[in-house]
Amino acid sequence: MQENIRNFSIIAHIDSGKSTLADRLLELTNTIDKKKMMPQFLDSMDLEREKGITIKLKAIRMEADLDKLKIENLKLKIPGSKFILNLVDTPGHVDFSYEVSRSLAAVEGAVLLVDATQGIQAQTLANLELAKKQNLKIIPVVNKIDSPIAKVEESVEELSVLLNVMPEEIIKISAKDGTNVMEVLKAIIKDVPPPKESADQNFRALIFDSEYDSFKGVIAFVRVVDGEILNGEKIELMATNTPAEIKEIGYLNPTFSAKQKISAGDIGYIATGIKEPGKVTAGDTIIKFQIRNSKFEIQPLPGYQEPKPMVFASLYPENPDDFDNLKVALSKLKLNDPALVFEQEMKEALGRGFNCGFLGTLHIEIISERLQREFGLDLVISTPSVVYKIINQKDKETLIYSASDWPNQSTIKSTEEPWVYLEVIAPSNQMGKLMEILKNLKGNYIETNYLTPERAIIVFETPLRGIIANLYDKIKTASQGYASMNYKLLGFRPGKVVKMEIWIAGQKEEAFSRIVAEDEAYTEGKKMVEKLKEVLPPEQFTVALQAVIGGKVIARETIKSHRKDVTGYLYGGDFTRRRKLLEKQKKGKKLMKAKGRVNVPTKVFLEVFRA
Ligand SMILES: Nc1nc2c(ncn2[C@@H]2O[C@H](COP(=O)(O)OP(=O)(O)OP(=O)(O)O)[C@@H](O)[C@H]2O)c(=O)[nH]1
Ligand SMILES: [Mg+2]
Repeated sequence: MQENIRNFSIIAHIDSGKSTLADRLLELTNTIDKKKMMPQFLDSMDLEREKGITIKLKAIRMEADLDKLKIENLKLKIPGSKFILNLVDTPGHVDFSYEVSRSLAAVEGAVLLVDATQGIQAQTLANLELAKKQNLKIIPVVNKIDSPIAKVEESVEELSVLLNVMPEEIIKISAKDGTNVMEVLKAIIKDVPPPKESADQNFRALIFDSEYDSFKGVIAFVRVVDGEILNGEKIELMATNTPAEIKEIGYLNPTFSAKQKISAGDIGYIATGIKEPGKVTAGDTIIKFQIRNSKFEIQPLPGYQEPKPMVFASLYPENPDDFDNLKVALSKLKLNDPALVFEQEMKEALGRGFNCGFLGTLHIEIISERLQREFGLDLVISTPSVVYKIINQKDKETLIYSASDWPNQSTIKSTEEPWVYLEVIAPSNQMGKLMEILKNLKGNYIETNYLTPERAIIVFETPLRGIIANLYDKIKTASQGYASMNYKLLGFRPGKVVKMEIWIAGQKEEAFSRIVAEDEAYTEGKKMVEKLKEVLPPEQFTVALQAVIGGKVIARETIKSHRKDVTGYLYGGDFTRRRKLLEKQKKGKKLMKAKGRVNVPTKVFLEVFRA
């Protein structure tokens, strides 16, 4: 019965307690064995648990029996007391907002959490906007009321102004100790509309996520929109025209629980048996296998707007033999993280690798860590950069995704870079400090809006470049954690940028090349060589570190050699032997120099990249 299904997401700014609220709902509905329960249960990836953040959306099916829960007087017109609640937990960090938008396309309602120790934050607004676009029913909740530093009434006030509702409509909870969580459960059942009945009985399901399983092939997580499908039936993926035979269908609660059938309104999974990850894409529609030219014309469901990665970095396997493994790993990861894009590239010193597009710097960190943990790949990662646009002398425009694609400076007429619309939200009394930081971005101040007299939103238009250079950390530090930010792409605008190369021991280290603003080139170059001097282990010869623009050295540092005494074990005066050995050492050094490369460990790449 579709009328007894409630599909909802929990959305909020990072760390507001979404996964903790999910824990309490899982407990109330007895979905998880008490012995298996642990905090933030749905953060099942090791990386999520270590970092204490949700990275992936996670769908889980719960069953709630109003009689057993002793919930009365909901004044529902529906027969029976049993409800299916499909919860989708979402991440809160700005880099993972594509996970949020995909989750929201699968549900009818959203629990919007505000952390009472923080008040409204940037992703509260951004995610609310996404939910409104989907016409979702919003259930407003203020969390962490147990905390001694909670400002409950202020948060309720802010949220009621934002949503234009009465303060009484906002549920005040502690997800940690469970206070009032039952009220949230009631509101979900009472206020979130059931999935719409559709007149169309042809099976259609929206893929909102997927993962790879070596036995069952690609497992697609779906929201069934129309009709029903049985285990073993033949299906087709519309976008890629891929036929498949279902290996298994069912629900997640919390492990794969196989069923004979899934139908309209359900959130579940379909194991497709498909072994090529590229054939299954988020946003695609699964239908029953069609005989070509059949008279039933089935329309695909509206998919997702593809995210536009604007931050790029090159990934190379430390061991060149791992190239094919890296290729397979990236396509499997993409199933699970559709925001990732990648294209093969080749760099002389590094061999074959991939130029990859990301949604931000945390996204890069997470992807590289997942490649390491889940696929055992050690990687070299270049400094991330934004996408630049070059207009050449013949007025031809080219997008540049990697510093190594930068053309000869003399062919360039002008350059452009991506700009963003940046919103920083903070308590009003911190505006001054934040303004100082934001001014350094060399963007344009637009306006300051007040949510309430105590909380303001500063708006800037600014180059994206400044944002990926740790702006998040800077504003967090300046505001003792109280400021938060969100940004949206505006497009390309003129900006003078040049390519800066790093030469190590007379060799260009292409992976360190980066595009920099002309007026920051000197400082950037100096910073790079100083940092390299700090982190590169000394060699047996003196190593020159140079930052070079258009053939001109703009900054320089030297790492002194640490001479290993190869003659140490020779005592006394065997002068010829001693000299011979030293000669040999010299030759060796020359050879190393001639062969060129100072071995730059991955750690160094990462270190410099974080600089
Ligand atoms: N005092 C207090 N702390 C809470 C409460 N709810 C969550 N927390 C804490 O807040 C932190 C973040 O909780 P999570 O549930 O991981 O938050 P989240 O919104 O899922 O975070 P992301 O998924 O990374 O965006 C954890 O340390 C929780 O223990 C609450 O009601 N009271
Ligand atoms: Mg979470």
